[in-house]
Amino acid sequence: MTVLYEPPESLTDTVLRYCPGCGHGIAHRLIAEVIDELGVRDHTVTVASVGCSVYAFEYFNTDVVQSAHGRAPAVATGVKRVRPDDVVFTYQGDGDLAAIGLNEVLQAATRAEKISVFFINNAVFGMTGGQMAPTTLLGQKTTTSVDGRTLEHGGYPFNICELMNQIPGVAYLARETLIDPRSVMSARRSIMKAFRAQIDGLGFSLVELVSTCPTWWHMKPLQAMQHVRDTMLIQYPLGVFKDPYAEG
Ligand SMILES: Cc1ncc(C[n+]2csc(CCOP(=O)(O)OP(=O)(O)O)c2C)c(N)n1
Ligand code: SF4
Repeated sequence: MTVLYEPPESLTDTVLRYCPGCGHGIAHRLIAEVIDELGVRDHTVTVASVGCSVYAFEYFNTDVVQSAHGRAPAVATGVKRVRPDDVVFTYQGDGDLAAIGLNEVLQAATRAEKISVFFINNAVFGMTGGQMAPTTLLGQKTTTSVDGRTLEHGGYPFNICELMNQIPGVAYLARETLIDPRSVMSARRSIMKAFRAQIDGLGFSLVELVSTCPTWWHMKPLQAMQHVRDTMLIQYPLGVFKDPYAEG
């Protein structure tokens, strides 16, 4: 019998608890596939954060450390420094990374820590009920900006990649999305290069994945994907900001 499809070894058999149409499941799958392809599962450490992906320790079939809210890059730094041959990555939502954990991720990047960060930007705090995040779009309705985010009340949305691009310790940096097969394959390539940059000892790597939260956007899954294309990607344009493996 020819095997056409198998789940990645780097994911467990646990059924994901994410809502239908949520990008977290796609992101998990891609990261796990890349770990399998690199053949590093037996010495990979996942640093899970707090948010809807809080159960990542049940999903990734790697060693996993659960960190406090926003502190994943600091925990990953510690793990990587004591086990430099391990592949260490954090998995963080935008509330986790761009709000409470902003300082942690900036300092880790500035120190050129050889870790990889996967940053899931769905423009809300998903797990706690859809509150406004730093990444919430102007005009976007959330449970803490019921009439839509305004400049006067919430300020501007925060673009993490553009900020990270200023930091010399960042070796690989890209913003991708997960809304169609082409973008999923592109995201996979960036995740691969982020891990390679770490394995090659080049420094810190970060891939932002512009994602969906159909539940707190109050949209159906397909509508949420279209919303990413029409609205999120205007504020968060896709692109590779730093790529040590770029040709030419
Ligand atoms: C120190 C601390 N503050 C606040 C919380 C509550 N909290 C848990 S998850 C979360 C939001 C996570 O949102 P995000 O990082 O955007 O991830 P998502 O749920 O959208 O995937 C918050 C505020 C906490 N657990 N610890
Ligand atoms: S609340 Fe949003 S981020 Fe959380 S699992 Fe559901 S769709 Fe995904």
